[in-house]
Amino acid sequence: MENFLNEFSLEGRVALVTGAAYGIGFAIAEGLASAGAKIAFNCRSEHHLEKALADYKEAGIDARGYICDVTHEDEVVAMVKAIEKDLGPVDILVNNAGIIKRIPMVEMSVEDFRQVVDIDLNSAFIVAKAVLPHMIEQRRGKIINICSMMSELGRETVSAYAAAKGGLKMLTKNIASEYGEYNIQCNGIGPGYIATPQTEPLRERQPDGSRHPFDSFIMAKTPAGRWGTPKDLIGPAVFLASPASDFVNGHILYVDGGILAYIGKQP
Ligand code: NAP
Ligand code: GCO
Repeated sequence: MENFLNEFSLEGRVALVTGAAYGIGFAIAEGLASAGAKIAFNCRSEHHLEKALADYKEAGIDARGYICDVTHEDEVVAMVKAIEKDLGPVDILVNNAGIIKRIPMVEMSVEDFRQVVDIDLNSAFIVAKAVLPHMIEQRRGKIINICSMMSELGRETVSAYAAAKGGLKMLTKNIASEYGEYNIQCNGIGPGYIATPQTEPLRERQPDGSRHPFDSFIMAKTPAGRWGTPKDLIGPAVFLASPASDFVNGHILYVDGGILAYIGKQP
């Protein structure tokens, strides 16, 4: 049997990672590049784009960056066309772009709720719809949706986010169901609590230097006893983007240090 590790190679593949200017998306893009993929990424901010291009270059990655708001279908279609011209058709899509608003539901405006669902759920439909035709034509494709603990669990103040991430789990399963016959695999990655700008407010030291209460809470809920880092997601992403996972479809791979398995440390 030839070296099975070749099954994890992404040589010759084009990967689009949305919202990959920093955070989880940047780490996943770095990992896919290290496995051989050509990288395209997007974000909304010119400033973020310029900084990210410099960061990718420093990491030795010739990434192509695009300004594109993933909630705007016209911008997404134009971006996918530009990627096809610059790098080739998209073989691997990672729907990573996302936001969170932590507001008690009864205080949350409909506009805020709609914005979170638009970015965290509707955009995954929009971008997947833009890349699926080529994947169908070539009878091969990988779509990875970045879900969450909130695809399975609720908590105070994150009603919109949980609704969106729960919907993203089922969109993942539906794309897998509808397009599996074309050798397209659609899976999710469900990160636990990861140290990125998105969770900074939950980790800030208190004025007296003590841990943020939520930080202590997560320590007690995570068997690994630590916050995840974006690099913890690289292996799962390369696996789900590679031929090694060609018979894995509609699965949400939770990368959470054991949170979903654990009742929590006794106080
Ligand atoms: P982050 O640090 O806040 O980064 C979010 C990225 O998405 C940024 O690059 C942002 O760039 C981009 N973005 C936001 N809205 C966009 C839009 N409408 N169009 C295009 N790009 C957009 O977040 P993160 O912690 O890396 O999280 C990345 C993904 O993982 C999200 O889907 C998040 O829900 C999920 N997740 C995070 C955690 C965690 O603990 N951190 C755990 C589970 C799941 P611009 O602002 O420049 O557009
Ligand atoms: C929160 C956090 C979480 C994480 C992640 C957990 O406020 O609870 O932001 O939602 O971002 O989604 O998987």
